[in-house]
Amino acid sequence: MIRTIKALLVLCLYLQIFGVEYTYADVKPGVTIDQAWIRLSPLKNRPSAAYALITGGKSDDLLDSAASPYFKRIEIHYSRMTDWGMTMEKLSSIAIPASQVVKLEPGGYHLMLFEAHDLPKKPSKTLPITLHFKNGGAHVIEFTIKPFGTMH
Ligand SMILES: [Cu+2]
Repeated sequence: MIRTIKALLVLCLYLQIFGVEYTYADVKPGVTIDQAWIRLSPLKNRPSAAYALITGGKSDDLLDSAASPYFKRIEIHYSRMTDWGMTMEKLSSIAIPASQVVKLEPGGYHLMLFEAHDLPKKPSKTLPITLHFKNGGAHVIEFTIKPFGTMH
């Protein structure tokens, strides 16, 4: 995918140099979100985490907040390994550069979901989370629920 985009950018540059009108054929105007999933905590007082692949659109954007009817609060976090172990820091936003894939995944960027409430009694396969992008607006995404031990 990234190789394809690089190839397209090179092609685009080439076409611009030679004055040919070119549009980004497979780059969507706004962000796109794929492979969205939640690692749902089995314990009510422990937060859950949510992950996804976010692909930038034609221009740079920022993921600046998230919300869900099933969680009281959602924070944007970044996990990293330090000399004294794994730490998480709270971020105000995540940069989503144009045409680039940003991975929210265990051990890196993630959404931290606090104070779950009114979770569907029957196991429901997905839960909605609304992702707010600075330029791209709000996207309601159904996140697939996976067991707590899942790493990807
Ligand atoms: Cu976290």
